[in-house]
Amino acid sequence: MRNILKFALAVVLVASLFLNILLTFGLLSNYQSGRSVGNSLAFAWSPLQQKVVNGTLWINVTWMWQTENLSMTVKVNDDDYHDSDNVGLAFDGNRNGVIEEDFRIDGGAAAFFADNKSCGGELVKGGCGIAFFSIGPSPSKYHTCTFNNQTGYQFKISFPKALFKIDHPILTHLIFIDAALSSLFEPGIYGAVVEFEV
Ligand SMILES: [Ca+2]
Ligand SMILES: [Ca+2]
Repeated sequence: MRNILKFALAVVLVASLFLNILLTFGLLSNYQSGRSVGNSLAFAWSPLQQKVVNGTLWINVTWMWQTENLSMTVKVNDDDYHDSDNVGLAFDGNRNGVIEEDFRIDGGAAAFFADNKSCGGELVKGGCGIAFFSIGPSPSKYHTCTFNNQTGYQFKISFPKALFKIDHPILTHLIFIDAALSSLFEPGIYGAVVEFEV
């Protein structure tokens, strides 16, 4: 029984690594950076740049620094729900102006899933995505996600600044992954990556 469990765990781990790495490497071409005036930013990708939606893909981010927490709302006009659709976040923890390839240097990363689970993660080489080296997400203490057929996702995220040892202003790396089955075969266009200062 124990061996079967170990085998199942290994399969899940390898499958999720494969999926995440594929998705992440493929996302390099959909990178954008932005500079905000207030505490919100909007990013857009044309139908030629992505296959998350048939029309223009939008990601809207608003944020608020609180005494203990950084709170962030991320809206994505994805048109189909999947438990594994997710927003990933990482920060320039050592404040050298770049998100490092090695997550340990900048203090780690995290993914927030559509089914209200989350997990810690790690940046892959290239620095434009996040591969999640985790056995599996667990119920999230830090976000809630809602999905609407007309407007898409709203991820309401709030976590202690101490979790990433961050304070404002700080360079932020945000990735959205649309976990459609077909994204396994065409990973490059099922998501988007943005970097901006919050
Ligand atoms: Ca989706
Ligand atoms: Ca850095």
